[in-house]
Amino acid sequence: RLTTDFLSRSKLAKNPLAKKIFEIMNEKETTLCLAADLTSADEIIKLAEIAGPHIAVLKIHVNIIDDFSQIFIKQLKSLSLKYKFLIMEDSKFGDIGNTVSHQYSKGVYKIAEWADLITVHPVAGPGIIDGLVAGLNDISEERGIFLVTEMSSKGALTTGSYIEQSLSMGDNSKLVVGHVCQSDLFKNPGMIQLTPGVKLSKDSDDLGQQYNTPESVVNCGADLAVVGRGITQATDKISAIIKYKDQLWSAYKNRLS
Ligand code: UP6
Repeated sequence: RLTTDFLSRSKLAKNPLAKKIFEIMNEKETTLCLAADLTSADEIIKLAEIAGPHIAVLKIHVNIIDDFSQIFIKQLKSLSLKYKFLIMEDSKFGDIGNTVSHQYSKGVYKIAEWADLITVHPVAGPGIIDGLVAGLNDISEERGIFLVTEMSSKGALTTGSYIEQSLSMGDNSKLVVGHVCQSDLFKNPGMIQLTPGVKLSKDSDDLGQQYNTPESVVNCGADLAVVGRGITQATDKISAIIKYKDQLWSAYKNRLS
Protein backbone atom coordinates (compact mmCIF):
# COMPACT_ATOMS: atom_id res chain seq x y z
CA ARG A 1 0.00 0.00 0.00
CA LEU A 2 2.69 2.48 1.01
CA THR A 3 4.57 2.52 -2.28
CA THR A 4 1.55 2.41 -4.58
CA ASP A 5 0.43 5.79 -5.96
CA PHE A 6 -3.03 7.25 -5.30
CA LEU A 7 -4.22 6.95 -8.89
CA SER A 8 -3.51 3.20 -8.98
CA ARG A 9 -5.11 2.81 -5.57
CA SER A 10 -8.24 4.67 -6.71
CA LYS A 11 -8.85 1.77 -9.10
CA LEU A 12 -8.67 -0.71 -6.21
CA ALA A 13 -11.12 1.10 -3.95
CA LYS A 14 -14.51 -0.56 -3.49
CA ASN A 15 -16.30 2.51 -2.17
CA PRO A 16 -16.93 5.23 -4.80
CA LEU A 17 -16.06 7.99 -2.32
CA ALA A 18 -12.74 6.34 -1.49
CA LYS A 19 -12.03 6.43 -5.22
CA LYS A 20 -12.94 10.10 -5.24
CA ILE A 21 -10.64 10.91 -2.31
CA PHE A 22 -7.72 9.24 -4.11
CA GLU A 23 -8.56 11.14 -7.31
CA ILE A 24 -8.81 14.49 -5.52
CA MET A 25 -5.50 13.94 -3.70
CA ASN A 26 -3.84 13.00 -6.98
CA GLU A 27 -5.30 15.89 -8.97
CA LYS A 28 -4.88 18.68 -6.40
CA GLU A 29 -1.57 17.27 -5.13
CA THR A 30 -2.65 17.54 -1.55
CA THR A 31 -3.22 15.07 1.28
CA LEU A 32 -4.29 17.72 3.72
CA CYS A 33 -7.46 17.21 5.76
CA LEU A 34 -8.07 20.50 7.54
CA ALA A 35 -9.68 20.18 10.98
CA ALA A 36 -11.66 23.43 11.09
CA ASP A 37 -12.39 23.16 14.80
CA LEU A 38 -13.87 26.63 15.16
CA THR A 39 -17.06 27.56 16.99
CA SER A 40 -18.24 30.31 14.64
CA ALA A 41 -19.88 29.32 11.34
CA ASP A 42 -18.54 32.44 9.60
CA GLU A 43 -15.00 31.70 10.70
CA ILE A 44 -15.23 28.16 9.32
CA ILE A 45 -16.51 29.54 6.00
CA LYS A 46 -13.74 32.16 5.89
CA LEU A 47 -11.12 29.48 6.55
CA ALA A 48 -12.65 27.12 3.96
CA GLU A 49 -12.54 29.93 1.40
CA ILE A 50 -8.77 30.37 1.74
CA ALA A 51 -7.95 26.69 2.32
CA GLY A 52 -10.26 25.28 -0.36
CA PRO A 53 -7.75 25.07 -3.23
CA HIS A 54 -5.17 23.36 -0.99
CA ILE A 55 -7.12 20.66 0.84
CA ALA A 56 -8.67 17.32 -0.04
CA VAL A 57 -11.06 17.19 2.93
CA LEU A 58 -12.49 19.75 5.34
CA LYS A 59 -13.33 18.18 8.67
CA ILE A 60 -15.69 19.79 11.17
CA HIS A 61 -17.28 19.02 14.53
CA VAL A 62 -20.77 20.29 13.83
CA ASN A 63 -21.84 20.20 17.49
CA ILE A 64 -19.24 22.78 18.58
CA ILE A 65 -20.63 25.48 16.27
CA ASP A 66 -22.49 28.18 18.23
CA ASP A 67 -24.54 29.45 15.31
CA PHE A 68 -25.18 26.36 13.20
CA SER A 69 -27.75 26.86 10.43
CA GLN A 70 -28.74 25.41 7.08
CA ILE A 71 -27.24 28.56 5.51
CA PHE A 72 -23.87 27.50 6.87
CA ILE A 73 -24.32 24.05 5.29
CA LYS A 74 -25.28 25.65 1.95
CA GLN A 75 -22.18 27.86 2.00
CA LEU A 76 -19.91 24.98 2.93
CA LYS A 77 -21.41 22.75 0.23
CA SER A 78 -20.92 25.40 -2.42
CA LEU A 79 -17.26 25.91 -1.43
CA SER A 80 -16.72 22.16 -1.53
CA LEU A 81 -17.99 22.07 -5.11
CA LYS A 82 -16.10 25.23 -6.12
CA TYR A 83 -12.75 24.00 -4.78
CA LYS A 84 -13.34 20.25 -5.04
CA PHE A 85 -12.91 19.07 -1.47
CA LEU A 86 -15.03 16.67 0.56
CA ILE A 87 -16.80 17.46 3.82
CA MET A 88 -16.21 15.25 6.84
CA GLU A 89 -18.26 15.47 10.03
CA ASP A 90 -16.12 14.04 12.80
CA SER A 91 -19.03 12.78 14.92
CA LYS A 92 -17.27 9.62 16.07
CA PHE A 93 -20.60 7.79 16.28
CA GLY A 94 -20.43 5.12 18.97
CA ASP A 95 -23.87 3.80 19.92
CA ILE A 96 -26.06 0.84 18.92
CA GLY A 97 -27.30 0.65 15.34
CA ASN A 98 -30.81 1.95 15.99
CA THR A 99 -29.55 5.04 17.81
CA VAL A 100 -26.85 5.96 15.31
CA SER A 101 -29.29 5.62 12.42
CA HIS A 102 -31.29 8.45 14.01
CA GLN A 103 -28.24 10.47 15.02
CA TYR A 104 -27.02 10.27 11.44
CA SER A 105 -30.17 11.31 9.62
CA LYS A 106 -32.38 13.19 12.13
CA GLY A 107 -32.20 15.93 14.75
CA VAL A 108 -31.02 19.49 14.22
CA TYR A 109 -28.02 18.57 12.08
CA LYS A 110 -29.30 15.89 9.67
CA ILE A 111 -25.67 14.91 9.06
CA ALA A 112 -26.45 12.27 6.43
CA GLU A 113 -27.85 14.98 4.15
CA TRP A 114 -24.60 16.92 3.79
CA ALA A 115 -21.55 15.10 5.17
CA ASP A 116 -19.70 13.14 2.48
CA LEU A 117 -17.72 11.40 5.22
CA ILE A 118 -18.19 10.65 8.91
CA THR A 119 -16.12 8.96 11.61
CA VAL A 120 -17.34 5.98 13.63
CA HIS A 121 -16.05 4.15 16.70
CA PRO A 122 -16.27 0.40 16.03
CA VAL A 123 -16.84 -0.19 19.77
CA ALA A 124 -20.50 -1.22 19.37
CA GLY A 125 -19.71 -3.95 16.83
CA PRO A 126 -20.90 -4.41 13.22
CA GLY A 127 -24.50 -3.36 14.03
CA ILE A 128 -23.31 0.24 14.18
CA ILE A 129 -22.48 0.12 10.47
CA ASP A 130 -25.85 -1.49 9.68
CA GLY A 131 -27.49 1.36 11.62
CA LEU A 132 -25.61 3.97 9.60
CA VAL A 133 -26.56 2.24 6.35
CA ALA A 134 -30.20 2.38 7.53
CA GLY A 135 -29.75 6.12 8.20
CA LEU A 136 -28.91 6.55 4.51
CA ASN A 137 -32.31 5.29 3.33
CA ASP A 138 -33.40 8.61 1.83
CA ILE A 139 -29.96 9.68 0.61
CA SER A 140 -28.91 9.19 -3.00
CA GLU A 141 -25.39 10.71 -2.84
CA GLU A 142 -22.31 8.56 -2.20
CA ARG A 143 -21.28 8.37 1.45
CA GLY A 144 -18.30 6.92 3.31
CA ILE A 145 -17.18 6.26 6.86
CA PHE A 146 -13.80 6.13 8.53
CA LEU A 147 -13.54 3.72 11.43
CA VAL A 148 -11.66 5.16 14.40
CA THR A 149 -9.36 2.16 14.75
CA GLU A 150 -6.58 3.79 16.77
CA MET A 151 -6.61 7.17 18.51
CA SER A 152 -3.82 9.71 18.72
CA SER A 153 -4.23 10.63 22.38
CA LYS A 154 -2.08 9.46 25.27
CA GLY A 155 -3.36 6.32 26.98
CA ALA A 156 -5.98 5.58 24.28
CA LEU A 157 -7.72 2.22 24.81
CA THR A 158 -7.62 1.40 21.11
CA THR A 159 -5.03 -1.38 21.23
CA GLY A 160 -4.48 -5.06 20.48
CA SER A 161 -7.52 -7.09 19.47
CA TYR A 162 -9.70 -3.95 19.34
CA ILE A 163 -7.58 -2.82 16.40
CA GLU A 164 -7.71 -6.23 14.72
CA GLN A 165 -11.49 -6.42 15.00
CA SER A 166 -11.94 -2.89 13.73
CA LEU A 167 -9.85 -3.72 10.67
CA SER A 168 -11.97 -6.76 9.91
CA MET A 169 -15.18 -4.72 10.36
CA GLY A 170 -13.77 -2.38 7.73
CA ASP A 171 -13.05 -5.22 5.32
CA ASN A 172 -16.64 -6.41 5.62
CA SER A 173 -18.43 -3.18 4.72
CA LYS A 174 -18.56 -1.30 1.45
CA LEU A 175 -19.43 1.89 3.33
CA VAL A 176 -16.00 1.97 5.01
CA VAL A 177 -13.46 4.08 3.09
CA GLY A 178 -10.61 3.67 5.55
CA HIS A 179 -9.29 3.86 9.09
CA VAL A 180 -8.33 6.63 11.47
CA CYS A 181 -5.04 5.35 12.87
CA GLN A 182 -1.48 6.27 13.71
CA SER A 183 0.45 3.64 11.78
CA ASP A 184 0.35 1.35 8.80
CA LEU A 185 -2.05 -1.21 10.31
CA PHE A 186 -3.68 -2.57 7.17
CA LYS A 187 -2.53 -3.75 3.76
CA ASN A 188 -5.60 -3.20 1.53
CA PRO A 189 -4.45 -0.53 -1.00
CA GLY A 190 -8.05 0.47 -1.72
CA MET A 191 -8.51 1.77 1.83
CA ILE A 192 -7.35 5.14 3.15
CA GLN A 193 -5.32 5.86 6.28
CA LEU A 194 -6.46 9.08 7.96
CA THR A 195 -3.98 10.22 10.59
CA PRO A 196 -4.62 13.03 13.10
CA GLY A 197 -2.12 14.48 15.56
CA VAL A 198 0.03 16.33 13.03
CA LYS A 199 2.15 19.43 13.69
CA LEU A 200 5.37 20.88 12.33
CA SER A 201 7.11 20.06 15.60
CA LYS A 202 6.68 16.80 17.50
CA ASP A 203 4.99 17.78 20.79
CA SER A 204 1.70 17.53 22.69
CA ASP A 205 -1.05 19.68 24.17
CA ASP A 206 -2.01 19.62 27.87
CA LEU A 207 -5.13 17.49 27.31
CA GLY A 208 -3.55 14.30 25.97
CA GLN A 209 -3.14 15.08 22.27
CA GLN A 210 0.16 13.83 20.84
CA TYR A 211 1.69 15.27 17.67
CA ASN A 212 4.02 13.94 15.03
CA THR A 213 5.55 15.79 12.07
CA PRO A 214 4.08 15.66 8.55
CA GLU A 215 7.05 13.65 7.28
CA SER A 216 6.87 11.10 10.08
CA VAL A 217 3.11 10.47 9.79
CA VAL A 218 3.41 9.95 6.04
CA ASN A 219 6.23 7.49 6.63
CA CYS A 220 3.93 5.71 9.11
CA GLY A 221 1.36 5.28 6.36
CA ALA A 222 -0.82 8.39 6.54
CA ASP A 223 -2.61 9.02 3.25
CA LEU A 224 -4.76 11.88 4.49
CA ALA A 225 -3.21 13.87 7.35
CA VAL A 226 -5.42 15.84 9.73
CA VAL A 227 -4.10 19.26 10.77
CA GLY A 228 -6.14 21.41 13.12
CA ARG A 229 -4.49 23.86 15.49
CA GLY A 230 -1.27 23.81 13.45
CA ILE A 231 -3.31 25.86 10.98
CA THR A 232 -6.23 27.39 12.91
CA GLN A 233 -3.90 28.93 15.51
CA ALA A 234 -1.30 30.19 13.01
CA THR A 235 -1.10 33.97 12.59
CA ASP A 236 -0.56 33.60 8.85
CA LYS A 237 -3.07 30.89 7.97
CA ILE A 238 -2.51 30.66 4.24
CA SER A 239 1.23 30.17 4.61
CA ALA A 240 0.63 27.52 7.30
CA ILE A 241 -1.80 25.73 4.98
CA ILE A 242 0.70 25.74 2.12
CA LYS A 243 3.56 24.66 4.38
CA TYR A 244 1.66 21.60 5.62
CA LYS A 245 0.39 20.78 2.15
CA ASP A 246 3.89 20.95 0.63
CA GLN A 247 5.61 18.98 3.41
CA LEU A 248 2.96 16.27 3.28
CA TRP A 249 3.04 16.03 -0.49
CA SER A 250 6.81 15.79 -0.75
CA ALA A 251 6.84 13.10 1.98
CA TYR A 252 4.23 11.17 -0.05
CA LYS A 253 6.35 11.52 -3.20
CA ASN A 254 9.41 10.28 -1.33
CA ARG A 255 7.42 7.37 0.07
CA LEU A 256 6.62 6.20 -3.45
CA SER A 257 10.23 5.93 -4.52
N1 UP6 B 1 -8.87 13.51 16.19
C1 UP6 B 1 -7.69 13.41 16.89
N2 UP6 B 1 -7.25 12.15 17.26
C2 UP6 B 1 -7.93 11.03 16.96
C3 UP6 B 1 -9.12 11.18 16.24
N3 UP6 B 1 -9.55 12.40 15.89
O1 UP6 B 1 -7.02 14.40 17.21
O2 UP6 B 1 -7.48 9.92 17.27
C4 UP6 B 1 -9.42 14.82 15.72
C5 UP6 B 1 -9.77 15.81 16.81
C6 UP6 B 1 -9.49 17.14 16.14
C7 UP6 B 1 -8.38 16.85 15.16
O3 UP6 B 1 -11.13 15.67 17.19
O4 UP6 B 1 -10.64 17.56 15.39
O5 UP6 B 1 -8.46 15.44 14.89
C8 UP6 B 1 -6.99 17.19 15.64
O6 UP6 B 1 -6.88 18.56 15.90
P1 UP6 B 1 -5.49 19.26 16.32
O7 UP6 B 1 -4.58 19.13 15.12
O8 UP6 B 1 -5.89 20.66 16.61
O9 UP6 B 1 -4.96 18.53 17.53
